[in-house]
Amino acid sequence: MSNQTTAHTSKATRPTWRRRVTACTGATLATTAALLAGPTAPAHAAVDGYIPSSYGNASFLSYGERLLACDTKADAHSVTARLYTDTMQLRASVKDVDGAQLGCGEINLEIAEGTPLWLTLCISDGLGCLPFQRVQA
Ligand SMILES: [Ca+2]
Ligand SMILES: [Ca+2]
Repeated sequence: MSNQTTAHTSKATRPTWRRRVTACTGATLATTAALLAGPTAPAHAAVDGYIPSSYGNASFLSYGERLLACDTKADAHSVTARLYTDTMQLRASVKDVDGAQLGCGEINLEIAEGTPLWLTLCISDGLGCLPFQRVQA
């Protein structure tokens, strides 16, 4: 009887022990991944931008550095999305050339990751531009 009891106890504990080993390995891998991602994370802290308005909107997508201008109102005004540098130099500009018809104006830029920029949306015919929004490539 005592031998059987020992055998049962042994069988019962083995799976628990294996599970613990698996859990430890998983934790080690997660820690390693966090350490690898850690030092590079700040450089990739990209910030997308979106400026809506009743005339259309401007978007900056940090993934691939895409700048978009979408005209959403069939009127006499066109919309242009613009990107400026920190020194207020125009970095890129794109207009939705077909107005409110389906499709937006889009350009694919090549900007170094981590570069801070300012996004704005400008409405044609003297309506001016909306307040700048902070984005980061
Ligand atoms: Ca329009
Ligand atoms: Ca359009």
